[in-house]
Amino acid sequence: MRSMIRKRLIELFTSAPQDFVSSQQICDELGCSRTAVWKHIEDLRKEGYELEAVRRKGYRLLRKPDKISEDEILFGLETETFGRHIYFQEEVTSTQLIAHDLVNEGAPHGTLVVSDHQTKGKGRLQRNWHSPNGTGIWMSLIVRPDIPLHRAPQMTLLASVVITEAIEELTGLTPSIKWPNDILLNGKKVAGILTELRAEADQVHAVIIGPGINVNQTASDFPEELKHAATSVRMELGEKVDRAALIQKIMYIFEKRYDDYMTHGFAPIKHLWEAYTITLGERIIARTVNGQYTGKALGINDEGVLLLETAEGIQKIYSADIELKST
Ligand code: BT5
Repeated sequence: MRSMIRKRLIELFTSAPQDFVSSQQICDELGCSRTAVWKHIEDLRKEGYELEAVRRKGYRLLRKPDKISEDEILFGLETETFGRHIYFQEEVTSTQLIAHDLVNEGAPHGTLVVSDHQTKGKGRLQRNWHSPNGTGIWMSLIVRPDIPLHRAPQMTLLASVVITEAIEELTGLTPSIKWPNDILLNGKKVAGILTELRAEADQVHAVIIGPGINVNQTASDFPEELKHAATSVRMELGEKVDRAALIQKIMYIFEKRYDDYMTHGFAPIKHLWEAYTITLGERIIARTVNGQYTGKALGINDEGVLLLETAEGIQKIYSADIELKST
C-alpha cells in the first residue's frame, strides 16, 4: 500500500477510535473508488489491524497491532515538542548511540529515538540491556535543558517519576522506584534508565535519557540470569499493552513534568519521587565504583544525591547499585 494512503487511513481510524468511518468518507478523503478502499482495508488487516465492517455504517477500528513505527506514535500524540521528531528503526545497536549522533547534528529538544530491537542495548557501567525484538520500549529522548552540570542527575529521577506515572495511568498497576534508575513491579525490575550527558565546562548541552521498559515479554523471553529479577508490564497485568500508547503517554507526562521542573525547580518532582520510591527509610547496601557502603537511606537532597546514614556519618551517594537489606 502506498505509504501516504496508509498513513491517512490510519489517521482517519485513530482520530475517532470508537466511531465508524463510512466507505464514502474514506473515498472522499483518499480520492479513490470503493473497490480501492476495500483493498486498502484488506492491506491494513494483513498488517494486524482489526477492523469491524458493518453495512451502511462503514468500518471501525477495534485493535491496532502492537507496532511502534513513527506513524503509530505520532497519531494521537498530544505534545508540543516531546516526540514530535521521531527516528524509528526496526533494529539498532543502541538507541543511545543514535541519539548521540543526532545531538551532534543539532537535533532539537524533544527528539525521540525508538527501536523495536537493540542488538547492543546499554545499561550503566558498560553493562548490557536485554532488548528482544517487538516486545519492549527501547528509546532515547534528547532534551536540552539550560541547567548547570550538577543538576543533571535530577533528569533520571524526573524520568523515573514520568515512567512510573505513565505505567500507572495506562494499566492501573503501581510501580515503585528504586534509586537511582530502576522501576519495579512487585519487586522485580520492569524498567531501567540510562542517562547520558553532553556538556561543556559547567553547562549542559543535551541530556540523552534512555529508558528501557519491559512491556510485552513473557517469562520465556527473559534469559535465565534475569528470570528471578526481571518482569514485564504484561506479566504483572495479565494482558498485552499497546506500546505506542504507552510511549504517547510517557511523552505527554514527560513534557508536562519537564515544564514543571524548568519553571518551579526540582521540588515538585522530588515530592512525587518520594511518594513512589521504596528506597527511603530502608537499610541498604550501596555498591559504588569507589566501594561499598551500608546504612539507612535518609533521603535525596535537592540535587538528587542519596544521603546514607552510615556508622561513619552521612555519606553522599552519587550513583550506585542498591540492595535492600532485610534487618
Ligand atoms: C539500566 O542499567 O537499568 C539502564 C538500562 C537502559 C536501557 C535503555 S533501552 C533504550 C536505551 N538505549 C540503550 O542502549 N540503553 C537504554 P543498569 O542499572 O546498569 O542495569 C543493567 C542490569 O540490569 C544488567 O546488568 C542486568 O542485570 C539487568 N538487565 C538487563 N536487561 C534487563 C531487562 N530487559 N530487564 C530487567 N533487567 C535487565
